[in-house]
Amino acid sequence: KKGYGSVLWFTGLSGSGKTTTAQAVEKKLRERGRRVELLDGDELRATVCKGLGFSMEDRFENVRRIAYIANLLSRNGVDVLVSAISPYAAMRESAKQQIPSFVEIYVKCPLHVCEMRDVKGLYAKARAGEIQHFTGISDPYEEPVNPDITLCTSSNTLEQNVQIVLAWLEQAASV
Ligand code: GGZ
Repeated sequence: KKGYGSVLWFTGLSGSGKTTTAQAVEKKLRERGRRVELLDGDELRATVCKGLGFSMEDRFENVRRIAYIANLLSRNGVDVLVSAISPYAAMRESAKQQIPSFVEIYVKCPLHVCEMRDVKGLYAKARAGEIQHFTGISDPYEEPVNPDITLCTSSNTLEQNVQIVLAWLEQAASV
């Protein structure tokens, strides 16, 4: 939509590479002179989403707040990169309805690869039952059925995925 910044919504499992990819795209957009903000679910949970847990209700509330902020920024011409598991199709659909420039990006990575990476040791804790409601282990992740972009992080390099996103944005701007 004219005057709006793009909202690039990265959804995927914990450890799939959402934040890493979003940060790399953010850097490229900034280099092109765009005004950019990255909204990271994990970080917002320390501030505006403080107190929210991982029940279905709290995840919906978390994503609702993120979508609200993303829309405020977007309508002021800022490109927004959202990195949040956002595991339910309905929450992503609701964000999409609210945000005119919503782009759904599925950061796809097999669970066993995310689990093998286990950057923060959370999968091990989830398997041991020390964390309940862990996405992919003891809580659902509903795969996007028709995302605008799918990025495979186990088979593509970071640089390839960044190029896919930038190429998609260029094509979208020219139609
Ligand atoms: C999923 C959890 C959980 C549970 C803590 N389930 O990979 P991370 O560590 O850095 O990012 C994950 C983050 C998920 O927050 P989101 O705001 O993205 O989730 S949602 O969109 O579903 O609201 C993970 C960590 O928090 N984490 N416990 N039980 N991820």
